[in-house]
Amino acid sequence: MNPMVITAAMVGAETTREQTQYLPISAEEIAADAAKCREAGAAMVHLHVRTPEGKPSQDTELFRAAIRAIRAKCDVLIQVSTGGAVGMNVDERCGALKLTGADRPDMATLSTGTVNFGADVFWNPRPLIRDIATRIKGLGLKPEIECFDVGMIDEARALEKEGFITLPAHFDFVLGVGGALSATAEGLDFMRSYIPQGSSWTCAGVGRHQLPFVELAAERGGNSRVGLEDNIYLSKGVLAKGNFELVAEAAKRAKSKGRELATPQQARELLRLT
Ligand code: KMH
Ligand code: ZN
Repeated sequence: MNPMVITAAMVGAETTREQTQYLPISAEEIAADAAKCREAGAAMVHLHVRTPEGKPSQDTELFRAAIRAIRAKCDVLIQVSTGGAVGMNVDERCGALKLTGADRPDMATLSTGTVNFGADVFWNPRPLIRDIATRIKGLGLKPEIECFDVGMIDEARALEKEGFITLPAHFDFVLGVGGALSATAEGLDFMRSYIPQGSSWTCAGVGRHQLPFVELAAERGGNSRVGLEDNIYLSKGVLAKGNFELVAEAAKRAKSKGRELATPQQARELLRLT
């Protein structure tokens, strides 16, 4: 099996400081935690940013500051969010896609369908998906295709036919969002059987499913996403004292299943970023 790419979803748009004091918010806090995540075995971070008050943001300059701070400390790959928070418009969501040159991210997410998101709706109508895909391609990046439900894999095929993305690609199955596909082994097995041949995949189990899904992904040769965006607990009732603790636990579980961990350079090749 290939080495496992562990992605740390550091901040997200939904987790709050009221829920956990360990959520990194400033560029310096994000970079310090990212460097510890890298040491613990992460090859990539999935990045959202916040205003100094902690409000979810997709501001270009906040992304620039976070990316510079991370790269000053370590070589972890940086995947920026184009999902942002529910309710943001497409220009807001694509704030990080204005970063070029040394500040350009390594990868960007592309969600390929509208989905219920707890009590909210994560709104991704088909023209908006194509708009974001065009911007990602324009920056010369590869998307990570974020699938919260099965039909989003079909939409990736449609995007390829229309020339917006290339396949095979890298997919992320986010399982366990309220109102979307739940986190079950059967769901994961269908998703991975259904992606276009030659594609790679990561699985992100939400909430209490996060760490058990690292083991399911490890056994199946896939990759894992962990972090405070999706889950704040290291074990029942015990807060993770930073993303790095979740990465360390994921690394331990992956190794217990016989998986090596990918370096950022290996991840570049495995996710076809080169
Ligand atoms: N915050 C969610 C509504 C992404 O990063 O691309 C969407 C999200 C997906 O987090
Ligand atoms: Zn995200």
